[in-house]
Amino acid sequence: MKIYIDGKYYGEKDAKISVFDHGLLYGDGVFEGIRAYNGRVFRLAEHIDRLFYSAKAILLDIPLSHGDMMRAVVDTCRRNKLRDGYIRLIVTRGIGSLGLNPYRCKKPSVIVIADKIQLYPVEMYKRGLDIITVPTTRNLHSALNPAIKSLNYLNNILAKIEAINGGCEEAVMLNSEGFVAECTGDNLFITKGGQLMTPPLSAGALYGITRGVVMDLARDNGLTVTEPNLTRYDLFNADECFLTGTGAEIIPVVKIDGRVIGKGKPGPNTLRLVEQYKALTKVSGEPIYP
Ligand code: PXG
Repeated sequence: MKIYIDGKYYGEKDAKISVFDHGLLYGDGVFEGIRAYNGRVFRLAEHIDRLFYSAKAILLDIPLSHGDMMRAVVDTCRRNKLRDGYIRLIVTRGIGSLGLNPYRCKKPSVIVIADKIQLYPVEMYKRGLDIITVPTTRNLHSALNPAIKSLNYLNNILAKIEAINGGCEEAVMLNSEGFVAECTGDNLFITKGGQLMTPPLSAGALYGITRGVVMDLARDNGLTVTEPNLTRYDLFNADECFLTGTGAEIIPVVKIDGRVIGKGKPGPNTLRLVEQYKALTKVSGEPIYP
């Protein structure tokens, strides 16, 4: 595997960053998780935009343009002969001194890793997930805005640990007011009647790229798409529930905190969206091999 670091390619063993990089010392940096399907990078421009928004929010000047960043991703895929896989894009604050001051870091580092993807087992998609609400709440906007996809993922990691210790793969995270925010690495959706609902960004949801694609598909299917504040009560009494993310795509949820959702199996709206999403990934995206 060849890994891109600051314009050069390194083998796996030689792809290293300094122990003085503030990305490591303080989680000071931003990242993206992107998928390649069938020789194309899915929704690349949207991911690059979100990376730049995250960087702007933490006063991190990415040393490449949007176009150069897109080219770095596509080139890394090509060098690795990747047709289907997962791309991790990272921008760290760079090498500095021991001490928080980010202005001591001279140049941010850009890293691109293009690898095979570890998929959830097929059974989980067929049966649907059983998830729980965990005690760790989503970060406050006023502390660390959940819209920033920063290298500091401890908030989500703590929730993930609580999920796994509770025997589940994913967790519902509430915000400090008790409204549903999202899951540890996925956005959450419910349907009720002809409506598709997902928490607003103001509730602590990430501006998920898959979330946006699914909302567009649902509108095309004639569903009314809204972003209201949701409580656990709303989840328990939904017709259908599913999660979305670049890695997971669309995964049905059939139980939350011991309550069976709808009929206890993946519902018709969810199954339709799963098929439509799959079809879209096969035909759209930035070509790796023009
Ligand atoms: N919420 C959070 C907190 C995320 O990190 C999503 C939602 C889904 O967004 P996209 O744009 O992918 O539809 C994410 C992104 C993992 C992992 O290993 C998942 C993400 C990021 C990093 C790691 O599960 N998901």
